[in-house]
Amino acid sequence: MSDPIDLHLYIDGKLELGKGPGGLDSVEITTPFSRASVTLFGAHVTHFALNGEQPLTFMSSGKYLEGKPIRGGVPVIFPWFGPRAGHPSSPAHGVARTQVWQLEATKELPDGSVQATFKLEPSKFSSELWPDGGNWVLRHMITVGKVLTMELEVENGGAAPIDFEEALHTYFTVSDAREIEVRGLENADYLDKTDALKRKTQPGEPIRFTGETDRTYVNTGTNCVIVDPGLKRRILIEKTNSLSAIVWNPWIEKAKALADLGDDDWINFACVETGNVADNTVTLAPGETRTTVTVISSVPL
Ligand code: TA6
Repeated sequence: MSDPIDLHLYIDGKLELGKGPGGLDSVEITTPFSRASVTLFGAHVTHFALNGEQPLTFMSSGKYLEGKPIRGGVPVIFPWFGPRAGHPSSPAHGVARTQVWQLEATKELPDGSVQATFKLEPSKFSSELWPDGGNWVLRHMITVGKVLTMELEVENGGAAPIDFEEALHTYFTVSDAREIEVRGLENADYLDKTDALKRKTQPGEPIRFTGETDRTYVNTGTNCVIVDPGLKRRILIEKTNSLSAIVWNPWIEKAKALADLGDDDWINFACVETGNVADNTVTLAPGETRTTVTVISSVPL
């Protein structure tokens, strides 16, 4: 069996092959400021932590279920979000997060950050998705340093436009979901999944979790902040080329219903996701390339 990653892509002491959840092949990245892990399965960031701090990403305490999407970290959602309209048998949140991606390139940047680029090309599912054979390429460029930068690039190499939804579905570690607030989405419109996707407007106040919360905010390019008094930090979620933000906490009952999530895990995470979904579905013309970026960092409260 060939090596999961080309040997020339290793960076001594900074980027090496390791094992992620369930023994999945992962790229382990160590910088002077932080550490990260990314599985080839889904090009999925499963860990990002600044040295001496609680991880910024959250991973389920539940058992990883072979072949299923990894619960936690940053699932890459593409080319649809949630259920696929008109295709009830298609998996939720698209197919990119359950494909094995190729590590295409690595490099150490002058500031000590380390960048890894993962690539996913059409396979069995693309002809089903796009009649022209889905001649597209997806890249996930991950730069690990004092901050975590994730760039999701879609290249349409086909002869027809492609429509897609996308999201970096980040699970953030928090001290207690009942004690935090999410700022940046005040007055934005959202679709409330806990209320038959009714369209509502966020009041001019931060989001606080008081029950199951599952909201797709649309037509908003603002950055978000998670204010966490318990961990005495603010998590900054900056974005470029993203008009949607999804905010989710399953709360008590939904958490119990998810087989790969610990019953009490809901207390210690909040999802604030960067993407383009629903009203903000992307149409990419032939030959075009488009990149959505999110930068995650933390500052003391
Ligand atoms: O992003 C929020 C959401 O769509 C929730 O409705 C919940 O389904 C969550 O994603 C997790 O989805 P998954 O398919 O990973 O279980």
